[in-house]
Amino acid sequence: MKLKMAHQELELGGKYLGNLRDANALLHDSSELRERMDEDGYLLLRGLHKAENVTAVRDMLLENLDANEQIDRAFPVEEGVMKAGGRGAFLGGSKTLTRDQRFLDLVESPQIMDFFANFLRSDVLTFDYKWLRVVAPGDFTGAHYDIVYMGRGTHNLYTCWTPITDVSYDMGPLAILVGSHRGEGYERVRATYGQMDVDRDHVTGSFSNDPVEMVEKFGGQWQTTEFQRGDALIFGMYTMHGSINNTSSRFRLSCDTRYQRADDPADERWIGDNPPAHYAWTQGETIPMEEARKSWQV
Ligand SMILES: O=C(O)CCC(=O)C(=O)O
Repeated sequence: MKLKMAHQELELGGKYLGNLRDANALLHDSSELRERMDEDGYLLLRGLHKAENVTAVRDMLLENLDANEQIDRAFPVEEGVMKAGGRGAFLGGSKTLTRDQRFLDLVESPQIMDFFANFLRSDVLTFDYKWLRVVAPGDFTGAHYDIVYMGRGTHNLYTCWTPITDVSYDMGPLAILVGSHRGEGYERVRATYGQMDVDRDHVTGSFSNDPVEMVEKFGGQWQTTEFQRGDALIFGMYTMHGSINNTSSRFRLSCDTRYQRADDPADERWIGDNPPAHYAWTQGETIPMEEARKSWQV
């Protein structure tokens, strides 16, 4: 099976694209989970969230999209088929949606907070700002490290990517570039791009839209999977990731939220009742990533 990633088609099971492995068998032992994170740069945990919490958020979002005339009513609303002329949306920080109790019950649940408390051996906090995405047919996310967006506090910070609908291959699941968090080929990428801060440096954020070039030049393999409601994909700040293209007719709904030890410094852009968020990124003159990469020689 071929999956589209940015502007390329990759054979699933070939050199460039494989399948993520789940870490559920390690859930009883946090040191094994930490070792796996060190080794793979991610943890795929099937059924970490309660499915009913995910369903409640899915229904809330679909109702919202339907009220905004984004849903094709020729199909059941639950299928989330985009209406002709509809479009995706980045709803990160939305006060109505990401502060809704149903959303918080999913991303601040005892299941996820206890998981991180155990994994980090500490009390934990989650950023008040939450990233929520409605990814439309045709859309994808380019390859990036999260550190360039949220690196002002501890780097012992983790993203939890949560699919809110089931996400089949054609709906554009997240993909991890396995090997990118510690592979030798990435040393220079970590030392240059990985030191960047989008609000300070005024550079576009995605490192590449060429998944094949990345594997050829720096090593590793892209890996993805199909997701069911309840699954969670957790990864660190230096794990390169992006998404498969959404080639279906349906919206792919997902959120990504951040967790760290409570006694570590937190990036102030994402904390508080009114987090400042990105205050300078893409405002005014912005250096294209291709130009920045030339100057870093990567
Ligand atoms: O959902 C996506 O397409 C992007 C998510 C992402 O970049 C992240 O979780 O850090």
